[in-house]
Amino acid sequence: MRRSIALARARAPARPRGSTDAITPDRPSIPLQVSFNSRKMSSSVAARVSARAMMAKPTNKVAARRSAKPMRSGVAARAGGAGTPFTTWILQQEMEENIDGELAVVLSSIGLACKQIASLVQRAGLSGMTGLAGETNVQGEDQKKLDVISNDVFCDVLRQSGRTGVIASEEEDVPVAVEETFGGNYVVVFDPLDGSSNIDAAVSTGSIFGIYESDSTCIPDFGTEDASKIEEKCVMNVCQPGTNLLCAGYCMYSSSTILVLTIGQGVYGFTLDPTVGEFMMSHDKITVPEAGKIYSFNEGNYGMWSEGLKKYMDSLKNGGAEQGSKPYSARYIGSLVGDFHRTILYGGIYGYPGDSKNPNGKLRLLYECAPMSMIAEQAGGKGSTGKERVLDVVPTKVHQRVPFFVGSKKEVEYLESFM
Ligand code: AFP
Repeated sequence: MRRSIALARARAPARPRGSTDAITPDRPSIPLQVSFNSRKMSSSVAARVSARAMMAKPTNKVAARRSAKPMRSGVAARAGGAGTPFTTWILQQEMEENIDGELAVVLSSIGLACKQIASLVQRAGLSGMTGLAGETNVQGEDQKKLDVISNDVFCDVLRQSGRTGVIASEEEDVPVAVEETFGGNYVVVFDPLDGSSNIDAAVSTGSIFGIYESDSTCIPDFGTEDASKIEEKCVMNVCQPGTNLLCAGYCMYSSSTILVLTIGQGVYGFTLDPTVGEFMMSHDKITVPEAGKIYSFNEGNYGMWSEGLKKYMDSLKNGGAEQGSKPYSARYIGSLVGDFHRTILYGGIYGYPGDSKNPNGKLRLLYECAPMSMIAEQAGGKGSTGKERVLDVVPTKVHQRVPFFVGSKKEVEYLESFM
């Protein structure tokens, strides 16, 4: 049955829209403006979010669903390995009841968004899509034209999927309730184009996403609740710990376009075959090497790091845990998706630490660190703030930042020993 949700698509004020109408023609009108902003979170909302954070048990429906996954009798199909088209893989996951039909639709919509963004990124230099959009996002960062357009692409495919209840994006000030949903009501968090400062030099970029089940206590009742209550519920629905993630993934736009994702049962990679326009499985069960002598940090910030972190970095240049052995190699693109992808394939560590200027670092918990940590853990690696498991951190703000270290288990543990 069709259900209408009359909550606004809250957006940053006066943002130029770019010309995406060719891709997504029928953008709806805004029925209700939501003024809630995570930066301006009222003390009562903040208190309730943090009270919920303290009560949050990442063990509820998600854990139950994972541990007691029913197998439909007689279903023998399993993911077909290398060469399997992404759409076929999704259907196989649905047949095996690893995901439900609603989530299958959301995943396939995300696949479509990634293909559209890949195409836009590839042609950016020819189609005038490089450069700044002229606005800043809620975090004060300059938005690139492609940031804005990629955000529209993601928002539109998710809205059109009819299976998404709430979305939260790096490029949106506040979480956005989807006006129309037919079922599923999934919560999707995403950074539509991470590393976009690399775009003008045609260096790798990527999209990152995570999908949560809607918390049943946070579903707004539009018939009886006022706008502020709905806003509050919307934020609470998004502020879930990474342990509740049902699915996490990224798509890298580079020499090839690669979609990597997990539904909590290993990590799979699909490379876009441009000749047929479909993602094909190219990485059947990715595992991160247990250790690896590559570090990926913006070492320009060394002077602002803690003494422990400086000692750690110095030790890598003398062989790390095996002092006196070959020094580590430095590799840093400055694009999380590219740096992370290399790290899980080759082993090593990626880090964006806090420093004296920005104690929580730069990266965002909800749509960067948590999804990447789920992928790392599912591949046998580790994601840490230096002091705790990233997936255990319960967000109190939508755009919250955390120090982030991810990669080979032994490498992340070695770093933790200095923090
Ligand atoms: P942009 O999207 O502004 O390029 O930021 C990219 C990013 O969030 C992440 O992808 C990089 O790992 C990190 O920032 C790089 O930050 P520094 O430029 O400070 O090293």
